[in-house]
This record gives sequence, C-alpha cells and structure tokens, in this order.
Amino acid sequence: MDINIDQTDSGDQFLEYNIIGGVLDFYFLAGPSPSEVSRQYAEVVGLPAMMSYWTFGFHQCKYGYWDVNYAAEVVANYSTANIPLETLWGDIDYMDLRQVFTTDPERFPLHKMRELVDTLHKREQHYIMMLDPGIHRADNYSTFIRGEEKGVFLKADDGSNYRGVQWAGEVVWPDWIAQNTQDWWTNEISLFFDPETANPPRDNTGRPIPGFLDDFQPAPAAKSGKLQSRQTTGGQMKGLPDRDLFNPKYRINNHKGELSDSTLYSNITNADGTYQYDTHNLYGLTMITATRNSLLTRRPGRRPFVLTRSSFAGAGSRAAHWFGDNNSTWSDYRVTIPQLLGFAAVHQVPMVGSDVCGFNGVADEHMCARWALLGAFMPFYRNHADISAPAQEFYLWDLVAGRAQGYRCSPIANPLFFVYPEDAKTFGIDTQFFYGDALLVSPVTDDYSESVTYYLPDDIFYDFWTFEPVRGTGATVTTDNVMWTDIPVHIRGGTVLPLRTESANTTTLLRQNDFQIIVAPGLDGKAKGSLYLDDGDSLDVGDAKSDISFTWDGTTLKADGTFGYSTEVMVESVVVLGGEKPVTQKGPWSLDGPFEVTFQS
Ligand code: MIG
Repeated sequence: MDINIDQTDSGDQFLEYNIIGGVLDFYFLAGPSPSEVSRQYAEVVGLPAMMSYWTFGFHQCKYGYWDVNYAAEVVANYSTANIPLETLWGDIDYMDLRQVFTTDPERFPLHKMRELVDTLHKREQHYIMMLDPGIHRADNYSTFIRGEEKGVFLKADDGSNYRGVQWAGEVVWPDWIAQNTQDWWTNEISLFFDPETANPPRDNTGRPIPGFLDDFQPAPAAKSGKLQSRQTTGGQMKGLPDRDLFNPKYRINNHKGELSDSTLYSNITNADGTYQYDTHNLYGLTMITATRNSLLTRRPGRRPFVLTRSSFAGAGSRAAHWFGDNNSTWSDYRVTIPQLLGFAAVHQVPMVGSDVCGFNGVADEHMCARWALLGAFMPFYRNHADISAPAQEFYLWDLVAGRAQGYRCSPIANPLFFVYPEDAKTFGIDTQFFYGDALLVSPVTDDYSESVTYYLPDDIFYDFWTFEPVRGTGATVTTDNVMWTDIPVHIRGGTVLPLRTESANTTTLLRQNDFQIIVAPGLDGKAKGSLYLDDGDSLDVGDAKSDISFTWDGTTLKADGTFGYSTEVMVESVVVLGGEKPVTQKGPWSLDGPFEVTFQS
C-alpha cells in the first residue's frame, strides 16, 4: 500500500491510502490527547505481551561467531571487563548447513552446546537461538519430511510446494494459515529443546521395512507427490476475481522493484485459498503467533520471548521487534529514536530496539560509545552485527566499556509531545524522548560531536546524574563537553522514581538490590510515581504482584497500593531533590505494605 500524508493547494492536510489488496480495517481514534490515542489503539490491536524481567538486560549477538568456543569467549570477555551481559544469541552459525532445528556437528556439536547453555544458566545468563522460516527441501531432513507429511508448506498455483533459494539451499516456506502448521512447528521446537530426541536416528529415505511402525518407513517426500490445485475463485472474501497478481493496474511506489522481487511470489496460495498478494504483510505476524504458541506449549505459564523484524498491527501482543539490518552509521544511530517512538508510543510494540552499534559496516569506538549509551535507554538492548562486519562487542573499546557498566530501569518510551501536548514546540522533536514519563533522554546526535542542543519544556527538571535542579524555559539548551561516557538525562519535576541502589551484571543479581526512591518535586512542590513488582517471568501472576503508588505532598512521601508480591528487597533510602542540595532519609522500609516517610521542612 501507499500512504501519502500531504497538503492540498489551499494548505489543508490530508491522508491518502492506496491499497492494492487485502482488507482494510479502518478506525478513528478520537483521543483527544496523543497518549489516549495510543491507549485506544491498544484496545483495537491488543495489549502488549508481558516480557520476562531478564529480557530487559543486555543482549549480545553477532552473525559469524564461528564456533562454540568463540561464543563462550564473548561471554567470558564481558565478565572480565565487568560489563553486564544477560543474554547471548546464536545466529544461523549454530545450524548444520543452515538447516533450522539442527546444530553443526563440528563447530557447535550438541554436547558442547549443552555445556555452553548449562554454563550460561548457572551464571544466571540466557541463550537465544535464531530461527528462519525457510525449510530445507531435502529428503533426509526430518523437519521438512514431517512438514510435508502434514501439508504445511505454501503452494504454487499448480498445487506443488512453492520452492525458492535461501540459507539452506532449496527451501520451502511454512503456510502459517494451514491447519497443521501450528502442531508441526510446536513439535519441531519441542524436539529441538528435548535432549532425549536431539539425536534422532536418520530417517529412512530408502526401502520400506514391512512389519515396522510408520516412523521406520520412508518418508512421504521421497514418494512422488500428487499435485492438487489450491486455486479458488471469487465470492468468498478472498479477493476480487480477474486480478493481475503480478502487475496490478495501480503500481505502488515501491523502491524495491516489482511486487514479487526478492520475496514470495504474489500468486502463491495459502491453505484457505487466499493469495500472498493479499496476505503477505501478515506473514511475519502469523509466524510469531505460531512461535509464541509453541513456546507456551513447551513452558506453560511462562512469558515467551519472541523477537521479529517483520511486524504488523498487533505484533506487540505476541512479540518484541527490532528494526532489522541497519548500518553502523551516525544517521542510523539517530533514526533509532523516531523508530523507538513509533513502535513504543504509537504501535503498542513497547519491547523494541535497534541493532546497537549497527549491523552492516564498520562501527568505530566513538559511534559505538554514543550508541551503547542511547541503547541502554531502549527497552530491547542488543548489540548485533553482520558476519562481514568487524567485531563490535562493548569490551573492545575503553570508551564503550566505560559506560556500558551502567544502569537500566523499566521500559516504555514517549515522544515529548505525549508528555507536553500543549507545547507546540515539542511536536517535531525526534532526537529526544522520555523513557517512561519521568526521564528525558537527550543524547548527542551529531557525528563525532561533544555537544548537544536539546529542548527543555517550561518546567522544572533535575539532572539525572548530579540531581541538580534545571529550570526549563521552553527553549533549547546547549551542553558542551559531553564526555564519551556520558548521556544527558533529566528527571521531570513532579515524578517519583524508584531506582535500584546499584547496577549488576545480570538481572538476577539486580533484582536482589534494594531500591532508592528519588522524589523530584514539580513546580507545585508535589510529585507522584509508581513501582510494579512481580516474579518477572510468570504469564499469570495472579495476586502475587505489587502495584505501588508514591505520592509526595511537599513534606511526606506516601507509598500505597497493593502489596501481593513478597520480597526481601527493601527501600533503602528516600532522596528528595530541589532544595539547596538533595536531602536523604535512610530506611529501610519494607515493600510488604504501605509506608510513609516525612521530611521536616
Ligand atoms: O543478513 O542470520 O536480520 O539479524 O544476523 C542476512 C543472518 C540474514 C538477517 C537478520 C540478521 C541476521 C542475518 N540475517
């Protein structure tokens, strides 16, 4: 589809949709405030999925970790450099000949993989493996054979499997709409995780063995397939008849060439008779839906983590999103802010982030230093690079390692105009954002620069690093000499901020640290904030959660709400900003129930 945002000759703004297929569900969300529009959108597409606490930790990935030893070394190097590392990723390197659900017997042999993952788990770290949808079409590849048996692959218009070329060679692709695809996928995922069946005997690709069970027999793919046309015509909401599926009369303004270039042919049919022409935008969404279901079957009750770069409306209720293969350039560093804001504040996909330090090309120390700082304020925080890119792990450079040892708190990002909808000067700002609604992040955005000019609304702020009050005047401010280990962050007056007393190298350790509560009074002297606590992993926590609200009336901090999550973690201290210097009271206060802390004025 083409979406044009433009103006008429007389200056009236309009929005124009030109859509060549599919179904258009059109809603008007009346707000009136921008953040209300966002909440209303969530009512239409679904609330974002709960993410496990550990997924907010720092992730390291790279295409081209060529064996299990290299992967282990990366983990060790992070520890040696004392930089937090929560999760290591395995790109397609781990696969045997790039076939999903297999491991390379020489470079990633199974017993070493188990050792790697067991070691990570002992250290409270995690391992995530990448999956591709392209399934190697080979008669000795059991994932393909089982899929073929269940009829789960997309069909060409003569009813045969649609075949293409991808990582493993000749591949077919799952039809996520077909009846058996979910079961097949769930089975493949659980077989891959299940140590007992990780080394199944080779499938019989030769002669039948009479008198033995089915799984001793040659797999059906080895027999000759009967072709069955999937084409249907008209009248079933499957698209208008007589369309030219390759060259529709309206040509979308697609800079990537013809509709079917570099992707599935638009005339491929899905099991329900629909065409990829109409459904292609949903391919990624249907894949993450199936994958989420598979993970839920494997570990019922725990929050699945699925990450995709192919999204559609509603993706946030199933998965996290990253922005795909970006470049190690300053402009791609800058664009991560509007990308974050679009997904987190508007599309309701809050678990979002870019490949930190960039995927393609060469990252350098200065750019990576800035990117590491900015990435820490994005909900999904992963350093990732291509096989052709030089290594860019944070421990490689002093400037980057310096700050990567920093701090992280809860996600969700807001553009400035969500927080100051009355202030027209905030409308176009896409180089700053609020992390939550309390922290204003204003990174250095110019190439190799040490200064930044950013906007401070007419309000009271406090420097996040020094706690000094800063009176915003609805104008820009320039800060020079911003160190390479520094990122300007301000606390918005009127907020109460629960922070962990110190950072830690894994979220498991972080969760054992106490809280320090920062009170940042607004211009009226008041402030409020909140703290949500649960076990960080259960899908349904029932009553075992605490939803605590903090209010500050000028002299007393009151903590109230529900306290169903029992924890030994305490509130260690309360710090009130805004006087000549911050005033601190030491607790501890338990998080098992309401409490109050009064300051003498
Ligand atoms: O670039 O699996 O977006 O994250 O490292 C080619 C290899 C294919 C694209 C993914 C990227 C991943 C890479 N893949």
